[in-house]
Amino acid sequence: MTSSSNISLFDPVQAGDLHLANRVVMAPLTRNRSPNAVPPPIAATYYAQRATAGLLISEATAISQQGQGYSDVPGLYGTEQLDGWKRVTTEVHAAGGKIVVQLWHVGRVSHTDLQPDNGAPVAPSAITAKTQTVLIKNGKPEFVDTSTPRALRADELPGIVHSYEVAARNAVETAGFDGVEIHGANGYLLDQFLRSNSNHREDDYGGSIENRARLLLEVTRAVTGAIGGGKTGIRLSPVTPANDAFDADPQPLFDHVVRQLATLNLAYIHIIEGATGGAREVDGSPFDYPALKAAYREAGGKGAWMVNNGLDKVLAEKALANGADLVAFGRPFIGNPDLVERLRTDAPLNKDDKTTWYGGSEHGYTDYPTLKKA
Ligand code: 8OZ
Repeated sequence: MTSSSNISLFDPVQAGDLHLANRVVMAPLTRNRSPNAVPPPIAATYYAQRATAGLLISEATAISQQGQGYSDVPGLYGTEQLDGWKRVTTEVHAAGGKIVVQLWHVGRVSHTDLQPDNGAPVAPSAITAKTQTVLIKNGKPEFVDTSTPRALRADELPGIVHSYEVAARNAVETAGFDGVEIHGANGYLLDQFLRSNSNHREDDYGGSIENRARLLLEVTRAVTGAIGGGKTGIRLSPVTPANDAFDADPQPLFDHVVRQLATLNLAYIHIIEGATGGAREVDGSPFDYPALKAAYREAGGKGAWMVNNGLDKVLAEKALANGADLVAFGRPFIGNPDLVERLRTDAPLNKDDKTTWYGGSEHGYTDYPTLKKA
């Protein structure tokens, strides 16, 4: 993907197999409105309202019950869940949009209440994440500490890789998604394997950078084998402290990861710059994003380069001028279903209401106003 400084947010772009009408992407946004892990009919309305984005990335969606870490987040491992998603993709496509599903395994960021047989969540090592998860109790979100995980045995890892592969195939063949995004960010399972603070393993999946990256790369190879690299993206967050993620030396780690990903013909690489949903610079964790992108391109990576975190129109245009191919907006899409049109016309943005981010009804979900047509 080549870029030049005169590319606009509103120009089309090819990302692998995905032909996108513009470069404005809706970032994945957890909304906790899927009781029993089934996306409700109103989710179809919510996503279809936002279908003018060049690409919609679904909220994080669990690939298995073991991969669940929050109340009322959707899954992709049961018939009703797939049917619920099929409603979403049908309405998005009818509205002219494209949508991929974000494949999620939370690893240790979970609670025994959500796990099969109320067992311990799983992780690379039995180290509790210093973070909280959301349980919905009597309709109200409640933040609770995550449970102490157990370390996965090496012989369990092929099963986890297989769950990603099955979820990816079902996503495309049954639920009608245009592709998938592997959630490799924000301190969840694959990121827990990558990082030195959560991965203390002494087998082939711990220790060296090559070993810590092994599971993420096995998962990505399995997914691309199932649905094709051109329908596969991946999200990474090199220095986010989200969910107690920390690595002592992130630059060589993530440079290695993207060099390896370069061989898989992915549709896109999605990078969260800085702290997820927070500062674009993280104190004590400098990171050279241009070097990361250069490592990917030098290794032959041709996927679209997507950047995210705290962007407005000015920063997004600057990102394109600096060689990004796609820009992802999160919170602005909560309050502005017609964000693309608002950016195009420099219209003011609705403010999103934080109290309705997680859980609840259509209020704060499908009832944000669009611009009045003249
Ligand atoms: C906010 C609340 C719960 C989950 C992420 C999937 O950070 C999430 C998430 C965000 O990637």
